[in-house]
Amino acid sequence: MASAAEAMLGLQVDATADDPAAAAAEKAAKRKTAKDAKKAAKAAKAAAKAAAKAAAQTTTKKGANRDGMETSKNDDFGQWYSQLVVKAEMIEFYDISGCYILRPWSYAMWDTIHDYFDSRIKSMGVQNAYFPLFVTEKRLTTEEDHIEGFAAEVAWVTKSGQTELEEPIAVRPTSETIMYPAYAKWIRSHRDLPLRLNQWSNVVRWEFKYPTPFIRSREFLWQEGHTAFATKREADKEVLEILDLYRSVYEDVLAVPVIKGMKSEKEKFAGGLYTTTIEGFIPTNGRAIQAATSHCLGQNFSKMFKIEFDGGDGAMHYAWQNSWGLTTRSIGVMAMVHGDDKGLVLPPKIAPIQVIIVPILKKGKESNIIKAATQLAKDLQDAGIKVKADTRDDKNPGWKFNYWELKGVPLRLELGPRDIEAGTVMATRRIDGDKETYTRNGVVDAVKKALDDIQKCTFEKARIERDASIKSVTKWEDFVPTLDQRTMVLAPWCNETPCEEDVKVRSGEESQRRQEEAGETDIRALSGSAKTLCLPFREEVERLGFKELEKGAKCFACDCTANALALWGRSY
Ligand code: 87F
Repeated sequence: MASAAEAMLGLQVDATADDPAAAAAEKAAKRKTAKDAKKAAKAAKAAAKAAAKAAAQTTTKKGANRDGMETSKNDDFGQWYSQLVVKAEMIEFYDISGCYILRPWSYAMWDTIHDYFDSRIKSMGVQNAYFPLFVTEKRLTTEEDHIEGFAAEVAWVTKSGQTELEEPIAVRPTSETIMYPAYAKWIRSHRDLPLRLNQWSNVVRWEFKYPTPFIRSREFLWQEGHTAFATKREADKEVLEILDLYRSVYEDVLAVPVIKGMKSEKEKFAGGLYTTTIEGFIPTNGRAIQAATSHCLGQNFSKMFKIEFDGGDGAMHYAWQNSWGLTTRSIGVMAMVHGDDKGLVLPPKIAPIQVIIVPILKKGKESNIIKAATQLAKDLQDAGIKVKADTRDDKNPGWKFNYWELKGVPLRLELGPRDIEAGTVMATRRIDGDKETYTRNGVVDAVKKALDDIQKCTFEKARIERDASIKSVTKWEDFVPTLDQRTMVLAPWCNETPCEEDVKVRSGEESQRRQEEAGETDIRALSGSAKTLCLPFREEVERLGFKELEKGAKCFACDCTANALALWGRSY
């Protein structure tokens, strides 16, 4: 089956091939004189030659078209995503499972996320620092609760050259145990508080679940914030400020809607007091995904690591701590949510190139057109727009259109001899293919306005689709059938861990039974057990248009009294 990009390119080639021939034939039919007939014959010959040349091009391009997407997002989402990240030049595969090369196209996105988040936490008073990659076993296991569930994922260095190390050292999976002994040294008095540090780094978690670029990799990039306060009140406040900043990274930069809430006891970070989260959703496969977490650690770690301060009241107190993290997973979520059958679709705020200029070259006028395209790029760049003029002379405009569509560039400007004459520029939006003609004089303002609008449209489109994927359920019988419609489920819940464990088992079994009954061939498509994604904050429930928990409501799963509304889903 031809991919959309292939069909697209085929169409463009066919159009140039068919048009001159058809036009020539039509003209020939209208010409009556012998002279005209001679002209017509010549024109027809030229047209035939052009058609042959175009056909030859089609063949070479068909081959080259393997550059384009070959799988539709709805047909095979996993295959589509693997193709997408490679063909859009975000990822190169590597010969260690779960490890990927981030190419400039995706690293530029991480840079943007870094800059956005970094400048904002700095203005909140957070400072950056860097702690070592390695940690001794003794340190790593200081806080046992914390490491318990994760021990199997820790990677160890056991040798240098051929010599066994006296003591194996772990590669950091997270840095609590690396940072907090230093915090214990630095924090003595209430005057040393708050201590608010952040580090940008890589971490390694040797997971055995199926790896997916950006979404689940064994090494990933993140920021981890680790802060200490004198009071719980200050810690609580920061947890929510950071959570809202995470929301802003996703919604305002990546145009991905998220839901804020509290993790259940089972799903929270075991070493902490409570975990807040933002949850994203991939409508195509109906899977939710944890987008970022902001934890209040309470005094658990400060007690373990003896982070104590003189309160000035004659007594020593344990510090109140938080930790919070955002990873390169965010890039994968964005790609999954917005991408389409032609490739990546980038919201302008994350796009490494926001505007691509494609000059439409005409024989004899090349240098003029290139000059005009370069000047246009300069004007836009001077206005702070990330722009590039694709002046490559070995690729035709059709090829360039497909290439930049695959890479997700939000806005394309075409500039040909007729535009230059007319003082216009033709614009095409990646998100919906909408076209508009700008005047050359007003192009800077028009592009700015278009980029703003595209950013909004991209978010709105994703939000509408996400909102349509949340269903409310009040009884068990409706739970799995509703999830099977690729939804998240909001349900009154007892908020008890045994009940959540029970839902996990029962939903897994029921999913499998339903699949077998339906003769579902692609087991992965709708398989899997459900868990709580979060207990959405009250404002979120309201914002999503659902009623708050009713008095006397029963738990959808165990019929005990419900004391929370929980958002459930199959998840990554
Ligand atoms: C894997 C191996 C060892 C997650 C792990 O969320 C330890 C861990 O502690 C581990 N996987 N975690 C939880 C990380 C908690 C916390 N750390 C700081 C964050 C944000 C940043």
